[in-house]
Amino acid sequence: MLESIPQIHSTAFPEGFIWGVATSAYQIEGAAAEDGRGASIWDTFCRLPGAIADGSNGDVACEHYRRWATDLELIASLGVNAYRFSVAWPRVQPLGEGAWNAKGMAFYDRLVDGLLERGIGAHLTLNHWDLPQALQDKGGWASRDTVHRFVEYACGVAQRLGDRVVSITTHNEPFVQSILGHESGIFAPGVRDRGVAMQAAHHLLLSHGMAVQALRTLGIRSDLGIVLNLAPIQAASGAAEDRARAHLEDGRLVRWYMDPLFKAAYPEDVLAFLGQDAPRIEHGDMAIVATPIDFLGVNYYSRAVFSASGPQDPHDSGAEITDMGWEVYPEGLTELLVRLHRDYAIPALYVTENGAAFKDQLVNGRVHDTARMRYIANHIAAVGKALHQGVPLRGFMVWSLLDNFEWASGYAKRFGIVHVDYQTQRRTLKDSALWYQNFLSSQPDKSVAPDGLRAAA
Ligand code: IFM
Repeated sequence: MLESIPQIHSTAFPEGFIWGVATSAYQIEGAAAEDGRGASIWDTFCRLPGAIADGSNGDVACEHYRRWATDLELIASLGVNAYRFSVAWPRVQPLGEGAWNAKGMAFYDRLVDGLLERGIGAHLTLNHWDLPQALQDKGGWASRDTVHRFVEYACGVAQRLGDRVVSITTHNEPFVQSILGHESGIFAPGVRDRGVAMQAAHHLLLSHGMAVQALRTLGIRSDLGIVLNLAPIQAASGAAEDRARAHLEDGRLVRWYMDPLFKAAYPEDVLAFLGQDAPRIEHGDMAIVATPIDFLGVNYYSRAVFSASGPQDPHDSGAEITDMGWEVYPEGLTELLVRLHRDYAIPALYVTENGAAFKDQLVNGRVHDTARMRYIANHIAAVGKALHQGVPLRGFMVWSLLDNFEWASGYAKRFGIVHVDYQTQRRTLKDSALWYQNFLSSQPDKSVAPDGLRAAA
């Protein structure tokens, strides 16, 4: 099957292009009750009967909190120049306000230093969904007070680590946190109320803008940005009803976040659709949300096709489908990136997540994950096409370094390019990791400046 993996010309990517792998704290760290870590909304949510497909949780996960040093060796062995990870807010500030946990902060200090020692740029995310439970008890993201707590947290982390990280992302996927967490309720905190969801979405965006302003005031030199999960939303047919539904869904997924961030306004059509469920916005909020940023991170997995009655089943498309039930559609990544560049003044873009879950078999120390290898190669090729159409792309990061806790799906869905045996915690590079390693060895200079703040010129 190797012949079906596209050959990617190394000239497609400029010197200094950032190549990475990505993870998040709750999905890999484990050590949920160690060294003074507080509880997060995911610790609570996982205990709700039926919330997680296999009844699991992140208590142990990949034991990365203990195994971080050997995991860094693994990352370095791939030849990447970037590692995207998140700080667990309840590990460094257990109650989400007030006292800091020195042991928790020391962990990320060691991690960042360890990355620098290995010539790997650190890309830090402040909020990858694990809000301290103590703040949820006071209203969580639906409460405006959480905005101020987040700014305080962002400043504390940046003052400790900001001298050594290439980039700081405020939030990962505010759509997922607000809509899956507060409207459909299939993710933590499990609320089912559209009005609450939209208020949470507004507060996430507001806290992003306020945090960026605060970090700039502190003189933090890292690039500052936000990461959105985006997809092309296509109409199932040319019928007016199908096109109208696709446009609304694009509004809810893409424009609801992109417009305020880059145009300081929510889309009128979505506000009209929301009616009473539209968020309360205070005077001056929109200008804060639109505070200039250095980059936008895009997490891309698939497209969505809508008819007037709802989403189309991707199985009907005849295309390859991943273990998550998502259609494999690499051309959508080029389409999306070109559209974002056309419609918004974005200074720089990263693909901060791309990858796929497939059913893997570990046999005699090998995982022949050809489908994942082909998926990643085709999406890198799609990034190359966008780059050549003038999109200011700075980097690409594979989701994920390791198999890990895939939220409501538990451990059954494996996104890693490195296999994790959860009985022994043994890590095995899958064929996709070997392919990425080989591909990266052909890329031009990937060196990182000694202070880690930017790729060396
Ligand atoms: O595992 C998640 C990640 O935490 C956020 N983006 C999508 C991934 C795959 O579902």
